[in-house]
Amino acid sequence: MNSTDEGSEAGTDEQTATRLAVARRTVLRAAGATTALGLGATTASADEHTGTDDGPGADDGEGGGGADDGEGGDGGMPAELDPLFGYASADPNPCGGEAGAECFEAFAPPIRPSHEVEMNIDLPGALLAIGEQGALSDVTTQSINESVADGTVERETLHRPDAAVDFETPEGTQTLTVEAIARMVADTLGFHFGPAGLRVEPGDVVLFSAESPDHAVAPYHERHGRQNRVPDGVGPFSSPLVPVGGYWLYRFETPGVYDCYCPPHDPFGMVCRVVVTAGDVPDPSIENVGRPPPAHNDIAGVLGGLDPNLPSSMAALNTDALSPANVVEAGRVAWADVVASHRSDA
Ligand SMILES: [Cu+2]
Repeated sequence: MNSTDEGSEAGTDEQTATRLAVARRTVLRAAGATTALGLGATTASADEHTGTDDGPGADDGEGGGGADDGEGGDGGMPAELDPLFGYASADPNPCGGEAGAECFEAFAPPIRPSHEVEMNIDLPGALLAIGEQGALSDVTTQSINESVADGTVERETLHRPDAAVDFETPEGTQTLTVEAIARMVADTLGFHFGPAGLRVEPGDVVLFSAESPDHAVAPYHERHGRQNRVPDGVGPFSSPLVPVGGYWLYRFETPGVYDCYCPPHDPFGMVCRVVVTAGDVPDPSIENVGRPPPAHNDIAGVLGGLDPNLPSSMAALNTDALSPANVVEAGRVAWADVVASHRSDA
């Protein structure tokens, strides 16, 4: 972050705006966001995905596992899920966006899911622009970070809370007060699974919805070079990178605690914990056979030093909110609750 050349902008406003717009796109890309999030825009056909003839997946509706009635009728869905790679589709997700639980009926048993986990980004463009343009002094940034560390914003602790901050966006110059920026930082949830904690029964299928770009799902597993954080005997499963508007299905069979991460966003704390149980509270099974989850959240690097105090992957998994007991009791634990649980220790 260099903010030293504030007074030396020799170019025209137009050049500056162009440069900033280009730079902002770069940051967005680095952060896994893009400006083109249109659902369906990236849809590829199921045929393309599964292979038309000899593909390992869904050939020709065999077994009747296709999306019955009206789902396009081309029987792209498999009769059963691959035990390691589940089933991914770039086709429009019946459970995308605000769809209710009836969306599961678009899938024929036995691959019908009974739970949904969304993969989301919550990083306001204004914060990305402010951070990247060095629009805040170090003193102000520091005061915002200290104020939001526990999740509450108190005006008195902010440096010049009413000061107006200008920053450029592709739509033109915008202005926010320091206090408004602080509240925006405090409300930012970053990259996350929703819910971040989920209880399922053995054999349940979970549908992971790609609500934003550049997400995937894998467990911390020895064969991914990580600590083992899955029940004994569970293989190194993973999704592909799931296109926006698409989805991935996976069946959780073996009881126990599964700690999963989004490979592109593990440095930003994007983890979830799935507890597979018929009723009891299983202990996590953690083996030190590879890299542990990151102990630092890199989000401040994307926001030019503004730090919402989001948990790292390791910190999130260690919150009370994601304890196996709480996940089993609650059934679903929202990422916001994980963040609050983490910040309450600040
Ligand atoms: Cu992600």
